[in-house]
Amino acid sequence: MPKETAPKFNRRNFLAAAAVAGAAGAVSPAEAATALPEPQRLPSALPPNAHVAAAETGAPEMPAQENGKPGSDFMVDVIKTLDIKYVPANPASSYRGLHESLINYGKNTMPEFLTCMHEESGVAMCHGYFKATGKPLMTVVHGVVGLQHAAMAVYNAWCDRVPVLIVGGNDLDAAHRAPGVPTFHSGQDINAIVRDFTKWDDTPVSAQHFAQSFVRMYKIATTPPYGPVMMALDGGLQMEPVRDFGEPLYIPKFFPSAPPQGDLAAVREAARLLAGAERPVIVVDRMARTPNGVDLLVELAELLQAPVVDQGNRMNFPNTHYLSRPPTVIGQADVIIGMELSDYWGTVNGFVDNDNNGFGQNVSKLKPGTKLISISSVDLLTKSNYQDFQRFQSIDVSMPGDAEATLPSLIDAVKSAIGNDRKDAIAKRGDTVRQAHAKGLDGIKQAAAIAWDASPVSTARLLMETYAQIKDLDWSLVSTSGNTSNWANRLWPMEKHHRWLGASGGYGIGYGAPASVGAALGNRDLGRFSVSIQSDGDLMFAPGVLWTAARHKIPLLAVMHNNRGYHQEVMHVQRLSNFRNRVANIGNDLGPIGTSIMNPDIEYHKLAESMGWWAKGPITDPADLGPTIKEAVAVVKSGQPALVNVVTQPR
Ligand SMILES: Cc1ncc(C[n+]2csc(CCOP(=O)(O)OP(=O)(O)O)c2C)c(N)n1
Ligand SMILES: [Mg+2]
Repeated sequence: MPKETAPKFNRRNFLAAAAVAGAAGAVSPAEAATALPEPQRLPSALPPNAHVAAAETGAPEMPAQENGKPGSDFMVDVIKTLDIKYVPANPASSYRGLHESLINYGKNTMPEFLTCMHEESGVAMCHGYFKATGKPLMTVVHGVVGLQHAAMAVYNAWCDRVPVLIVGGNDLDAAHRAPGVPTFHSGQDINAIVRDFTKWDDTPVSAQHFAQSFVRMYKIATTPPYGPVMMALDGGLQMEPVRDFGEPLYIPKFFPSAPPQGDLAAVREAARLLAGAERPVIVVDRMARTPNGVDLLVELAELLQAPVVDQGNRMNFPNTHYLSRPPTVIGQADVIIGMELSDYWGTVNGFVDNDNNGFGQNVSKLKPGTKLISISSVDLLTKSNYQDFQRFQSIDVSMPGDAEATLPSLIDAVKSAIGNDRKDAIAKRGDTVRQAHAKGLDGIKQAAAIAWDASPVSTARLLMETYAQIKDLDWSLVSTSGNTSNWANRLWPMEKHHRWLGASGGYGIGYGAPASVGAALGNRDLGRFSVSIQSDGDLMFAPGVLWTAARHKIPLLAVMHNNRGYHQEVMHVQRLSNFRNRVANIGNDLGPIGTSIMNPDIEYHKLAESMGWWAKGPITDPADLGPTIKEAVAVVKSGQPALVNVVTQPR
């Protein structure tokens, strides 16, 4: 880093000087004016020179021009060392210094600013992008109000264990920030808004502090368990010339941390239990952080010939593999290993909603004596307020550590622990699972054929007509919002890590549309074809992200699951009405009052079209589906987003 020349003027020197003057005796502005030395009198008839004319008519000169490099330029130097490709964000004055530096000094490349219409969309785009590419993005939000908008998307990223770098502009200096609106938008500690669901936050007070904290937040966010991180960035620090406090400024180099691994003694104990089990079952949720995780899991499963239940928050295990099985196998297990489960208790217990008291009933799914093993990095990241840690489950062998990073040592330990006397029994177990897998697939296909020709369109048909049009492409299912009975994961062959990116994490609705756009952006750059199943309720939280996709040429095929309602809630209210012996009041709609999105029906195809998308609909006849999706696929292949509005069965 070249040493910066000391600025002639900066905000803090100015403020310090003002404070000294103030301490010497309170002087009113009028007195201060009279106290100034008399300006030299010039003859009034002289024509104004260029300098005087500019001073009288032009825009005021910005101090940065003559006082050295603005702080935010140095911040861009720091950001550029970290290989961050995009900044999806909504603009705001509290970060205008950084904004101006990103697009002018930084030439709007690495990172490139993408215009977002909601802060929640900015965060969710970062969320989806990371899951498609394994690379974090940063977003910038406006003080208190922008961060309040962003908060739910931050919570989703937290629950989904995804790194997002969030910078919040904030005018901290109460004495010198602009009064009125900017002060309404400032906070003493804006990070408090998201502190309960971020891994780390900071408020740098110098340029060097920014450099340390930015590299630190990148490192913390990208060390498993991943998570969002927050930085409040003072408006003044962005604007004032960079100062080095007598020491050369430097940018700390980023080196990734090795992920934490399960304790070796515990790994051996787990291997001993698995190798000796009659019916071991492997359950995974966010196990495969990378494609290598999938390969490792296949190796472990085949070694043990154990069924694998993929809970699906990532693509962990090929659903076409004969060891892929549904959750019903959990009840038969004598040893269960859960890897990166978001809810171990819910995995081994059943919960029935709405019992006689209106509360739930719990039923254990386990056979007596079943041993439980866990590897989870999230055990290293527990906070108190938000309940994403779920119910407490007693575990026999618990390893706080990253599952993917622990798998190589677990595989070695299992190899050593399997005695020759077990090998025949293990192979035989595999044959039984293979038969059950084949039978299960037949059952799924039969269920999918039910109401194949129905109008509105059945969700199984919606998914299979979509698949038929994309199956020969290098497709990536970036999100399925709403509930389509899990047909995609049951019927589409998920054989690569990017085929399925998982759900929102915190189940905060409004993730599907923006996360799909973010993931499609990542997939675009990797040459993959992105498809989403887009529900109506989810889209209407922040539909402006459709414009962002069109504006920035992000190709995405969005096939709508438009069931004209918040169907999840339809069922809750309907079931409770039944339970209370009442007829649900549906008003003039199809579902209980407050749960339908109809009368008027939203013309989603027109909404998308108005924001620059190719769009068609509403499709009610299933026979029209295939030809329309085919057209849409061609549009997406040409580089544009396309939406097909399909009126569907509830789920
Ligand atoms: C931010 C937020 N608000 C409300 C809910 C409650 N909620 C859960 S599912 C759901 C319905 C979503 O509708 P849609 O996306 O159309 O999916 P559908 O249930 O109709 O398949 C709602 C409102 C939520 N999970 N998150
Ligand atoms: Mg819906």
